Amino acid sequence: MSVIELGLVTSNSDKLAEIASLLPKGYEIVRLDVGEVEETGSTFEENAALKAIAGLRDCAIALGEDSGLEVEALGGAPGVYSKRYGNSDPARIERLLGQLQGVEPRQARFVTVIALARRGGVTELFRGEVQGTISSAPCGRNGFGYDPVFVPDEGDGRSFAQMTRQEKGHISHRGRALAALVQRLRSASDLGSENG
Ligand code: ITT
Repeated sequence: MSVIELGLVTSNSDKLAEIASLLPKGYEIVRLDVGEVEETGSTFEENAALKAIAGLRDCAIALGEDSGLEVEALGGAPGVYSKRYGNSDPARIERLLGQLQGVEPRQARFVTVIALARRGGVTELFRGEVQGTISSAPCGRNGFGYDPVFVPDEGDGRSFAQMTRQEKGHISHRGRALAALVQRLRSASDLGSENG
């Protein structure tokens, strides 16, 4: 069986590893290094597209992924600024918990948008979301980013950081966006063989 290689523009090795572990047989993810892509968009869609299109420099087909956490009580913040909310994962979590001190309810959602760009073609977008709540203290050591304080509604009370990669991916924003992308790739005879 031949393997279809998908190039993803990212500097985030956790994202890459999650996607690699969730792709079905027959697909492989590789990192496309096109240098820093400035995230000037105001939506996940815009930023994902910017990253994917930057990848067309090296590949006929390229993927970009933008994701983040939207907290209802904070009017959707940090949103597209999730990465820029602090200098490290612990600093970002500390800032978030500080802002939510004494705040109820603590509903939030993770969003991922994957963009699929093709030379000379339109850029397609695939969105995945997962609803949950922000806990009052971090819990768990798996995953990355805000995982220790995000408890998905569809789970059993554990945070994403207390789940295995497969458990998280089964219900996560990234898993869902990826499933939509894979469905598109499978239904398309116009994709998959023109890369390189
Ligand atoms: P790129 O190079 O792909 O842009 P990045 O880390 O800058 O990597 P984003 O701009 O998409 O990625 O920012 C996503 C941030 O949102 C990420 O750094 C985390 O803080 C947070 N985040 C996204 N997905 C997450 C997840 O599954 N679990 C926890 N935090 C997540």
